[in-house]
Amino acid sequence: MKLTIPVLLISFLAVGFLMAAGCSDTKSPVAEAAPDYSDWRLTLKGASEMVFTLDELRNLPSVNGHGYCVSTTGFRFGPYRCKGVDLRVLASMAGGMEPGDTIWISAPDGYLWVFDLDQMEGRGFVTFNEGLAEIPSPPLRIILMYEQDGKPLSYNDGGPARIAIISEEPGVITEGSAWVKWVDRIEIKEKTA
Ligand SMILES: Nc1nc2c(c(=O)[nH]1)N[C@H]1C(S)=C(S)[C@@H](COP(=O)(O)O)O[C@H]1N2
Ligand SMILES: [Mo]
Repeated sequence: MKLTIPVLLISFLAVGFLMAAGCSDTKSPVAEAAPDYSDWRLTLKGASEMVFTLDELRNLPSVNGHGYCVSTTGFRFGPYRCKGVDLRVLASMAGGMEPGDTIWISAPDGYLWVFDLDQMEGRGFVTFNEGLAEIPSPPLRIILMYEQDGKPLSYNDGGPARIAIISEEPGVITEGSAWVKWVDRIEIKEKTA
């Protein structure tokens, strides 16, 4: 009898814990709601500086493509259908880029990635097939993605806006390090002499 009560108590607690853990997986209406990105702002700086809300970004001309990336540890993200604004459109709104200029993409966590003009034209990226063997690069495009598989980008996936490198054809994998999450600043830096 002495043992029965603790054993019952422990089993009861364990069952309760499992049920609670199970509950957190079921989707509540709150979890289904679109993320609230109303406070997010994108600063775009070149010859001129401008600030965008997510709605303003969504109202710019958009492009679609296939995006798929791999982390340094070999973990694959995707394949996704990606929608966003071509980075060249944003660069030209900020006054454009001259030969030798670079474009710096940064996020509030301090992450920074830099693209050169060749990459802005979709060249010079290392690409892989699904087996992670290097393949010749098809034409690519850098976009500021705000929609993934037809849905607003979740915060965990880098929302409201993340860099994606897209192709016309599916199955082209690019390096994840360029896929800057939570982008809030894009700045054109002039060539240093
Ligand atoms: N803002 C931000 N974006 C980022 C990173 C980061 O640390 N901060 N990591 C990059 C790297 S190195 C990879 S491989 C991909 C996927 O990273 P994850 O595994 O952290 O999701 O996101 C990229 N984008
Ligand atoms: Mo990475």
